[in-house]
Amino acid sequence: MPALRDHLLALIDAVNSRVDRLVRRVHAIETRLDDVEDDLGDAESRLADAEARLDMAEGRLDNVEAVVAGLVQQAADRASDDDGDGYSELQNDCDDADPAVNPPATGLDLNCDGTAEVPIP
Ligand SMILES: [Ca+2]
Ligand SMILES: [Ca+2]
Ligand SMILES: [Ca+2]
Repeated sequence: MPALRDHLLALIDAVNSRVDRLVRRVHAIETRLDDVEDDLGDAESRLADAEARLDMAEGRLDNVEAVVAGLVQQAADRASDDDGDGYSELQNDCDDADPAVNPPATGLDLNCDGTAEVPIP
């Protein structure tokens, strides 16, 4: 039955060529998958870098916030009249713990060296 044999051989050839095409497609897909995995690796690495930089920036921001909070506290301290004499350090109260020391009582001591540059009028 040569006709049947020829038919089967042709069928086998067709199946083989389909298998070859499928193998080539699988190979192409594997290559693309490798590329995608490489891209994903790059993206993960860039994300890790960005996260590290963000952490550093947050740390620096925390430091700046602490410095600003300290300066605000210092300004508030200098602006408050602690001894109740009516003058804060910003208003040339050279001893804000002693109500007897203030510009009208002791003269205006601009550099707080104990000598009034502007004496009591
Ligand atoms: Ca005062
Ligand atoms: Ca005072
Ligand atoms: Ca002085």
